[in-house]
Amino acid sequence: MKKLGMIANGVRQDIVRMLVEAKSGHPAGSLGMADILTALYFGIMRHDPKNPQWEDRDRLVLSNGHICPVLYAALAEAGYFEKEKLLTLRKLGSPLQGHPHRGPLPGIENSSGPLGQGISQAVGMALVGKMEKKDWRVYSLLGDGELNEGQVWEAFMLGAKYKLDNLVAIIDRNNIQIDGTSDDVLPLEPLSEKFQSFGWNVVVIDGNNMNAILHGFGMASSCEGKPTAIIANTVPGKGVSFMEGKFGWHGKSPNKEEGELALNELGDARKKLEAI
Ligand SMILES: Cc1ncc(C[n+]2csc(CCOP(=O)(O)OP(=O)(O)O)c2C)c(N)n1
Repeated sequence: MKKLGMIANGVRQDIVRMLVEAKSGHPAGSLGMADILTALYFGIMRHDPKNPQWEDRDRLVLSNGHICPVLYAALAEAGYFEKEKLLTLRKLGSPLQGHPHRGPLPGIENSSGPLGQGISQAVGMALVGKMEKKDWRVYSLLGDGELNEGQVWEAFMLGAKYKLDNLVAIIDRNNIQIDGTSDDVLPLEPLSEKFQSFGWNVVVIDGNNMNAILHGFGMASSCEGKPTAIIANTVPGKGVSFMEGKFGWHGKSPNKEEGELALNELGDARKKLEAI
C-alpha cells in the first residue's frame, strides 16, 4: 500500500512538471485520478510495458481524453517509454499530444478527446473479448461531466444487453467540469440508481483511498453477467491544496511559481509517506 502511495505521489509530481512546461493542459481531473491510474497499472491490470501489443493484455480506454497527463505519467512510470518524453507534452511533433493519439505512443489504446466516444469503443472491445472467448478485461475512464453526453447512455445500454462482465467503467465523480460544478451544469443524481436501472452492477468508492480502490476493483471482477460502474468520488486537484475542489483548475496549467508551490507540497507529502 505504501508503495502504491509513493507511485501515485510521483505521478502527481510528474503531472505538475508536465503542465508547467507545456503551459497548458488539465490538472484537476489528472491529479484527482492519480490514485486510480496507479492502482490499475501497478496492482490490477494484466499488462506488459515491454510488449504493449501483447494480445492477452487488459485494455485501458480513456474516454475523458483531456486527463491524459495522468495516463502519460503512469505509462512512463510503468516503463512504456522514457520519462524525459513527459516534458514534450503538447509540443509540436510530440507523441504526447493534449489529447491521446493511438499509434505513436506505446500503451495508448484509443485516440480520444471528443467526450463520450471512448466508452463506446470500450464496449466494442469488451464485446470482441466475449465473442472470441478471451479473458482479458477492459477498463474505461469517464468524467462525470462527460456523462452529459447522450452517447454514453447508448453504450451503457449495449454493455448491459451483452452482459459484458469483462467491462468496468470508472466514473470520476469529482463534481466539476469545464464551466462549473457538475451538479449545477446538469445534475446527475441519483447516479447509482441510473446505472442500476441500465442493468449495471454499481460500486461506489472513495477514489482517493487506495484500499477502497483495490476493494472496488475486486468487487467488479467478482461480478458475473453485468458490466460494472465504479463511481469514484474523487477530489479534483487532489494533493495540491490550492487546486483542490476548484473547477477553475479544470483546464488551466499552473505557472512556474504555482508549479513550485505544488511540487513543494507534494514533496512534503512524499516525506510523510516515506516515514510511515
Ligand atoms: C464532445 C465534446 N464536447 C465538449 C468538449 C469540451 N470539454 C472538454 S473537457 C469538458 C468538461 C468535462 O467534464 P468532466 O468530464 O467532468 O471532466 P473534469 O472536469 O472532471 O476533468 C468539456 C465540455 C469535448 N472535449 N468533447
